[in-house]
Amino acid sequence: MNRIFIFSLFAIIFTLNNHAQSAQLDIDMLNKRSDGEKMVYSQDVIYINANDTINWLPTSPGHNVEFIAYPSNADVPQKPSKVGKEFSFTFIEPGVYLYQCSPHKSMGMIALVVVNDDKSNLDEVATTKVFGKSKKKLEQLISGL
Ligand SMILES: [Cu+2]
Repeated sequence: MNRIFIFSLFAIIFTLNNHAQSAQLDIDMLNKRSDGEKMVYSQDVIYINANDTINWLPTSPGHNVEFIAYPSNADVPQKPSKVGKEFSFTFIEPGVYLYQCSPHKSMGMIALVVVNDDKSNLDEVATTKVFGKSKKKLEQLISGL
């Protein structure tokens, strides 16, 4: 075995190992975002891999996470998370997930999670009932995918 072969082997093992590891991602729940948007999550759309975990942080008080559309076989919490508390969820099933902040659902406080770039349930997401300002925002988020 020459050195290049051994180096390549290590590079491959490192890459495979990296792929096997799931990520922990943070999303802030905010009264105001740096772009001026109010009552908003720090990321409107996030692309992740299956088995990644998102931690929603109560950076501003008064917000939560309530899943309102998701892949049919996804095991999401059926109740909204506690307002003002950190909340975590590990995404197993590929697809698009739509969630809202219960107290600000009519103020456009919604966001999407796309797992494994799978948009097969996008029609269901697009026809999910949202309220007030969230209607236009949902259209914008979907058209930007
Ligand atoms: Cu909120």
